[in-house]
Amino acid sequence: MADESYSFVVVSNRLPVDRVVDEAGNASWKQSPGGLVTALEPVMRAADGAWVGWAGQADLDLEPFDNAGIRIVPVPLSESDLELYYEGFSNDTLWPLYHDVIAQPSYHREWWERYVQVNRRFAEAVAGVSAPGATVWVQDYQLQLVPAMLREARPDLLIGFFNHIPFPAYGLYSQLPWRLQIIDGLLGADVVGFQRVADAGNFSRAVRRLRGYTTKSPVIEVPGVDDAPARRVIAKPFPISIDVAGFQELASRPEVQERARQIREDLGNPKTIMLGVDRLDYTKGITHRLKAFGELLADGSLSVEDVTLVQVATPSRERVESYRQLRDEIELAVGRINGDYGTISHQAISYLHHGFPREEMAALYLAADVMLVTALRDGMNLVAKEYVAARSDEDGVLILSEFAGASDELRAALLVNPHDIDGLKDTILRAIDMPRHERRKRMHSLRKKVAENDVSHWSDSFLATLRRARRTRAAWGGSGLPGEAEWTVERPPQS
Ligand code: GDG
Repeated sequence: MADESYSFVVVSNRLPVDRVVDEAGNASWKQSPGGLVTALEPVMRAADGAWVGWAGQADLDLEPFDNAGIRIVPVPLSESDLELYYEGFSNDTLWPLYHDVIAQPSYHREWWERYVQVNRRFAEAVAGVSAPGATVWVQDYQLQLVPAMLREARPDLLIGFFNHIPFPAYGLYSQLPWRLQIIDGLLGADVVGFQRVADAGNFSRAVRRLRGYTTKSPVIEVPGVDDAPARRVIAKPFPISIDVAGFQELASRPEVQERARQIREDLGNPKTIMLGVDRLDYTKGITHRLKAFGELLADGSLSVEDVTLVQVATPSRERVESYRQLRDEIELAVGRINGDYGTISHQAISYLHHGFPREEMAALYLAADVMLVTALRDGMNLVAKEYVAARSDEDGVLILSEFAGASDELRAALLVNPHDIDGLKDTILRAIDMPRHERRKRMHSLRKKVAENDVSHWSDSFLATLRRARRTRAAWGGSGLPGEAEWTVERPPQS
């Protein structure tokens, strides 16, 4: 591995490729669809890039390889790494804590120790493939220690970190027994990016409270220790988005539009189709949505002849106990509502516990008159943005939780507090009855907002901030930078 080096390195827990094995047992790789890859592909190509991460299967030790023009550098994880570092510390400690303790976080020293070990393994893999002065972009909460580990091993690197999930208020964050180590880990980066202004504020506050460093938004001054010079860290929001043009193109395909018509027909041509699309996760507020819908059917405000709710609940983290319990809870509620209010010809809820191809997702967005995003806490929520991007007919109503990051931008949605079941019920009725001119006006304004900030804009502005940090660091006379690895990216013209 040591003989390869790259001037732009992205590192995330999961690589953007899936291993597929055909009937004859031959394995190949397929790029997993997702905004992040789409956004970073041009940067990767222009800057001689590599992506470091786990390939998705336990105990698979693979050599680096090329896939669709991207150098892939796998980091192996064992079954026990997955149990302790991934399902344990990442998904049962950090995930609930960072989502405002909607579920109780578990604190286990063994999980933490493995989190440190695995973060070190990722940091070593990155250090091993990074050219002198390279730019490294670390993604998400599973790898919060990587920035400081990398800085120690390779002070020449320019390091960015982006947190895809919220960063909690200090009152909650301070529960974490390893709160200092995580803060120090993140402060190893030159730029720490968050989804919302509030997340960046929470982080800076935690730094002030725990370390006493001076912060003047967006700058955090980190004093030098031993021989290391003082540094400036930028902590600010970069709201993530989707590949808007790609999604629009998908939704404009005649076969996708035909499929949307088919879906409506298959559901018995209800007046209103409501849709929820979520990973099956307690942060997404699926049970709150079901409660509101069930009560509207119970009190006769809605009837199954007129309204159908389609709920896609993509399987997620099924080995974590709280997720298994949630699945049971949701399926019990769906079964009750369908049993109580369904008729032979009309089901109240069409519940789908599996993933779908992107084309089917786009058809569902087109078929949905009302889109329900009722997250109790969500970093951003890309589903809300995808729904808007798909609706070039300027129709459809988005109901959006004020606790999803997307609500900072998508102010023209019907904003709700999902904990307020009566408020949610009123909003659903308002959405169903909304006149066409208001639907158009709101959707027009939402579409303008989503078009202004697509995922390329997100990655461009993050990387531009990183480049500025490099120049500031040089001006400060910080850790002698080679400078020659400063790169620019020419983006192909967008149609
Ligand atoms: C985290 C943060 C933040 C879902 N089911 C299927 C499917 N999906 C796609 C959606 C969307 C994506 O998965 C889900 O993104 P979200 O943003 O809604 O939520 P998380 O997975 O929790 O993502 C979140 C995000 O990171 C990015 O920073 O916005 O707040 O929690 O794109 O369309 N796609 C397909 N089939 C499915 O069944 N093809």
